[in-house]
Amino acid sequence: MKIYIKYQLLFLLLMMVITLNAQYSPIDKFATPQTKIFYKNLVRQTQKGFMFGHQDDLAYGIGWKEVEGESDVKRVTGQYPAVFGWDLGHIELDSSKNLDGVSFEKIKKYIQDVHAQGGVNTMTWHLRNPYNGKTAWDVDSVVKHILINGDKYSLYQSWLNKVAVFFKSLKDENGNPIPIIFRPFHEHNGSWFWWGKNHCSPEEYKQLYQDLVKYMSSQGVHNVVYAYSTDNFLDETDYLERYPGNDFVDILGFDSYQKNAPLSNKQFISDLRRMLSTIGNYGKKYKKITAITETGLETISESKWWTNILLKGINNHKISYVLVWRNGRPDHYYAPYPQQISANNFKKFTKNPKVYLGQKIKTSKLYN
Ligand code: BMA
Repeated sequence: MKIYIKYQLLFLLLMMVITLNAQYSPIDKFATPQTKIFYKNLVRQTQKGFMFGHQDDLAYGIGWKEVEGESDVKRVTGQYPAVFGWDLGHIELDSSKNLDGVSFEKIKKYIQDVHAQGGVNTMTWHLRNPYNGKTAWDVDSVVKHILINGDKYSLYQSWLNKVAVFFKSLKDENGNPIPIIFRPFHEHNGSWFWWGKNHCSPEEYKQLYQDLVKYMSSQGVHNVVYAYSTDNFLDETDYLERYPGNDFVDILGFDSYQKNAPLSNKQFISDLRRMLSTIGNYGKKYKKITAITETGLETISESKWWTNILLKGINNHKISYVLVWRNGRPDHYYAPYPQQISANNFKKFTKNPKVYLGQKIKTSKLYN
């Protein structure tokens, strides 16, 4: 009898593992084996804790640029982040450097290094306005022109092609494609980018996103996990207004920056919690991973921001990662550097058992 129960339990456990694996898989049916493994491991990882990420971490920081092995996060904590963000902006211009001056050759090398260390790479694309060639912040209406059959589609498609070629060039030391997260057309419920809310209809936005996913697949790009990320939002209806659908999205995220600290401290925590609950509930229902795809308090004026604000906002939620934006200038940085007023508190934050940086994520073996 006892043995029977034991077997029954074992069987149940096995079934649970099988169902978990069966339900969570990347939307790309032709995803490479490595990408499928990576995605499932991301799901598993959310049960243990969340990863910490930083935009352009290896490329530059406060007071340095392109110093081999350097990282502001490492300078403060002794280890690299677990997640690294990179931007594709200006790849469409065939420029050798992206819009923030980081060379694409270097980005490729960083992505390979991060992957070899067991970390995660995520990419955004602040692409130019295809209608007039001006920046991503130029809001001349363009989306309807670049949908399939639009008069600017062929130009836009040639841009997409450059991204596809870049993604396909990301190979590890064995020549296998490196899985990455791609988060196109982010913060689209704001109106500061040409793909934003006031510059296209929900249907146009959905089609734009769907066409991109389909195009990548048609070009043989199968090492990408797709993230959808709004800016701050009100509720599920608001979040999903421009959602391209469960067949096009792997990760549900949002970008949320704190402004006006310390006045907004409490509000920011409760907003994070509320938005995490919304995407968490939807994610549970439709088997999607969740993340805070961008956050930060510019120049980190709160010395205990990491444990008293950010961690409090996330604590009760099972998310994949949180990424802070780039350390671009002395008046525009989101991760601490040595002596920065929040540096000690950041160290404390990174020692929290739930928080994963480079050292711990290596042991999670996301690619095996
Ligand atoms: C913004 C700022 C800009 C930068 C852009 C793309 O938030 O950091 O300076 O060019 O992101 O990285």
